[in-house]
Amino acid sequence: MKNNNNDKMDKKEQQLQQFVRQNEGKIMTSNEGVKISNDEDSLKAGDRGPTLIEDFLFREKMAHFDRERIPERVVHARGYGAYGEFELYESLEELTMAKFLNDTAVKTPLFIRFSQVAGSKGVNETNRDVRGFATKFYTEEGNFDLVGNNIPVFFIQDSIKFPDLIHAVKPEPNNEIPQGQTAHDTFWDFIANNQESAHMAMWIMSDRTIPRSFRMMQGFGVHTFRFVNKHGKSHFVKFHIKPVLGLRSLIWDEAQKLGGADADYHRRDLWENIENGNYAEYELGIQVLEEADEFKFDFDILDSTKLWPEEDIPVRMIGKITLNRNVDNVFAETEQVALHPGNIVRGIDFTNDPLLQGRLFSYSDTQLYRVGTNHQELPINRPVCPFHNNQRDGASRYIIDKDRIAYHKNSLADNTPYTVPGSKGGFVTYPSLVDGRKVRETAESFEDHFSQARLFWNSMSPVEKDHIMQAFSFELGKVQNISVRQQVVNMLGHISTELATVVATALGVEVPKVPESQVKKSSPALSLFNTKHSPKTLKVGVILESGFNGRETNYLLEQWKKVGLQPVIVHDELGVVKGTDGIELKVDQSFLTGSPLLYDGLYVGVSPNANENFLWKTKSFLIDTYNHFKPIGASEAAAPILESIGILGKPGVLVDQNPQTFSKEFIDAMTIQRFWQRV
Ligand code: HDE
Repeated sequence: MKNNNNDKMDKKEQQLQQFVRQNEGKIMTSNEGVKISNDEDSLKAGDRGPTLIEDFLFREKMAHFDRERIPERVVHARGYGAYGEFELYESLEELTMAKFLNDTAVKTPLFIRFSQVAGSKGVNETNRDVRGFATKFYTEEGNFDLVGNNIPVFFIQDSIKFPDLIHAVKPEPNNEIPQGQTAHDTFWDFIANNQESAHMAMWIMSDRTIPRSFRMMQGFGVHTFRFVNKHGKSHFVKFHIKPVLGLRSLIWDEAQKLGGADADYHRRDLWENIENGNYAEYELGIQVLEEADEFKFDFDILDSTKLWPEEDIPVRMIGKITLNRNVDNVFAETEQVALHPGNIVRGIDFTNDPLLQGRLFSYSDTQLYRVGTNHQELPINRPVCPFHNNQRDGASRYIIDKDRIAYHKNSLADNTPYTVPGSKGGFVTYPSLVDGRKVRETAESFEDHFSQARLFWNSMSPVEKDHIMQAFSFELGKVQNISVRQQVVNMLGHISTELATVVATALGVEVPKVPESQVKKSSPALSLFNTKHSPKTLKVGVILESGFNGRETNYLLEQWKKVGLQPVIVHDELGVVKGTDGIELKVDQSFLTGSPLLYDGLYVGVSPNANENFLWKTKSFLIDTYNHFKPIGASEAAAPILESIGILGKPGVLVDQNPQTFSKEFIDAMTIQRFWQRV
């Protein structure tokens, strides 16, 4: 929601307002300010003659249009963002001197861009893919970017392999197929031949990569960072972001079909909810480790293919993130935002994680190419604190530096802009000890690729395991090369014989005879089933025929809205649908414009006497909802329809015999969301 009151705007919003332009109601001019009298006809020699090159208005308009696009991001091309704020619960002074983590009175403005890794800018939003979760905190001491994903580990250990990974996952270069998917030969060939990916492969084949909403997904900083306090003491830290609504995912059949029903499913969900005041909320958490404990684990804390089990190192919640404002212009803000894990502030520092180290080069480099030399000056990117230095010029320089002196050290400007020591707020790198010979090698402590993959497998519920097995069978089933299929299945054999056997059988390849990991431990925090769920903002499709029970339906709708459910009225035509008791409801979607895929549950207020087409459509909506394990509610009159398709009395299928109890039971069913017992 937009603020019009300047006093209520946070610092970032106030800053952005200086650049916002409103064109409605204004005279049209060229970029040079010349008023335009005709924007429909180019200047021609005679009304049927050729266009004249003299037409400076045509030339300006067309040349600008010709350059409207900038290169899409080489990865994470499709994304969507929103503004918000971070509020700290309690001072973390004992851990870090970062001011935004010390002072609970400070609300820090922020911008988050969610994204998909593999697809290009126009890819379907429900494809199976890792989601980026990248936050720019506009702190009083400069920008801090937490450029994370919705999965806590990564494919590779050393960033030098990143171009290879991305070449393998992107569409195959000879035919540019498939778009934004991992279900193809080159991707799985990479995985099989770079077995450090085993752990990540398990995560991406889980339901984590088909989230229900950006508002219902976790974020992770992935790497180990450092916090440094004012006494110079350092701790290792991992960042977590947890959604207040709990974690929810789509199921595969739904995700695939949703690509057709609404290719903008995730951005629409975020944009609409923020517009409606249902702000997206998360908690920021940290796992903290004493420096002295660096070597206490059976994995290397610098290895980004490993997580820190939350049961061993608990996540401490340190503050709340709320996304409460949509952008004004997606290009100016979301497309031009330049996120970079190297953007850190005093009190936060890097570790030697070889994946992080390479990212520190790649992001600023890619922004210089993609957005330009002066990208940090753009409204979305500039910090909210003052910034001064001797960097000058470059393409599209915006700021006018009026000083004569642009060098350090100087005497003519009294040696300003001046530097400040660490004790006065200057950034000082944590003096960690580095020693060793220059080598191109991987540390031995990075060599165990299967223990945590097994830990993940052990932590899954039976339904999640089943989904993982199906996902591997689907993806590898799309792989044409039999040897690649076999190689991946062999790799899975090291993780779990059960998993490898099921997948091998589905693919018609050999069950590998390799020793499986002996890890018995599990981490309940990794299962999607172990988070608290809320019914808030879930959508209920409500199919109503003319003459529906007005009073009863109104009562149900009110009860549901009270807990935050969002009813969507569905009828065979748009307009209004009339019920008994003089009640009329606005139709939100027709059978044609709506889809059972778009609702988290379905209620039918339809009697078997409805016309044939209406009944047929109702049944097809019911069948899809049922097959996707989602809650179904029905008026008493509709019970025979449920019976006719064989779903009456099945788990999560409820009939309204008493509106008071039914409305509550339906809310509980919506909170549960999926009734896996149906199969
Ligand atoms: Fe990225 N990544 N990445 N990545 N990444 C980019 O930067 C890169 C990695 C992530 O919404 C690029 O601005 C390398 C891990 C997000 O604008 C590029 C390596 C994690 C985004 C790049 C990684 C991420 C990017 C492309 C291996 C999770 C989108 C465009 C070391 C912690 C940010 C751009 C946005 C984007 C490089 C691995 C997350 C090319 C070299 C690990 C969320 O710079």
